[in-house]
Amino acid sequence: MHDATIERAAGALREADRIAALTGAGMSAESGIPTFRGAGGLWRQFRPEELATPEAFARDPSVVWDWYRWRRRLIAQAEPNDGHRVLARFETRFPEFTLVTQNVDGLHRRAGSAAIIELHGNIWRARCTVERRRVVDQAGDPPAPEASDPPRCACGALLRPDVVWFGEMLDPVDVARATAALRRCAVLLVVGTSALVFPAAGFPLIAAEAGALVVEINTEETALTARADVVLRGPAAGVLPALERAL
Ligand code: BV8
Repeated sequence: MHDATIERAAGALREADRIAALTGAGMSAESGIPTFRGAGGLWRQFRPEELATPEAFARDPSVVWDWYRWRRRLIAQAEPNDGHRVLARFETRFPEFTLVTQNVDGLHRRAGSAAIIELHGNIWRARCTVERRRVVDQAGDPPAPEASDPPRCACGALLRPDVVWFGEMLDPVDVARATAALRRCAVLLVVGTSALVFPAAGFPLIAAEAGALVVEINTEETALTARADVVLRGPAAGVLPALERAL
């Protein structure tokens, strides 16, 4: 990664009043949480259709809960990384900073970010499949040893992970808030996403069409790279601190 590209991104951030960031699973990779599509990724061992869909849950809620319980235990042992902490500091450093994440792991919040739009929900929340009431587990507390059967609401109905599965709509309020921030921002940082899952994958183009400078931070080329104005090739926990130092 060349200093010139870091300087170009840092220069744009210095001039900007409104900044947004869109993060994906690569943001948490250096915290030890496998990404979805990378080598050793979550989807490698499993097929999304088998686990992250309402049909999979209807077919066998125990299998789906086992996967989410396994991920919760992994996340409970993980710590936010330096990249998460930089984005948390950016929230107070800039007049307007909006963090939009596809991640459900809650690590941005544990790093100190407060204004977060969690597009795909949060793995630490469950919701009643009948009442739709949300049940928040003690985020960050190692989950209690789990019974093998899927958890149930006080009303007796199954609880489900409070995340957005494939084929499910995102919360329209979240989409509207994210879209508004993308249309207003002068710089959009796109960190650690393969840009393959919609509608989030389309968000950088909304910002670009509204005139934002799109900065991609990723270890690899992605579906977005050709459309990004600045590409900072490297790991989030290395590039984001370098970008902060250059400000
Ligand atoms: C929707 C929550 C309207 C659950 C997730 C057919 C039928 C139905 C829908 C569709 C269809 N065809 C297309 C669709 C739309 C579908 C979609 O986009 N499918 C894709 C696969 C083509 N989208 C949906 O279904 C969405 N809803 O469209 O509703 C609708 C309704 C009905 C019918 C039609 C339309 C809902 C999508 C949300 C799904 N839920 N997660 C859970 O987590 O268990 S998605 C899941 O993927 C995660 O949230 C994840 O964050 C997200 C995106 O993946 P990434 O974050 O980008 O992660 P990935 O591993 O892919 O990439 C990691 C990147 O990091 C890589 O680029 C890597 O290079 C980089 N990296 C690695 N290490 C580092 C790094 N970068 C920096 N530093 C590092 N150290």
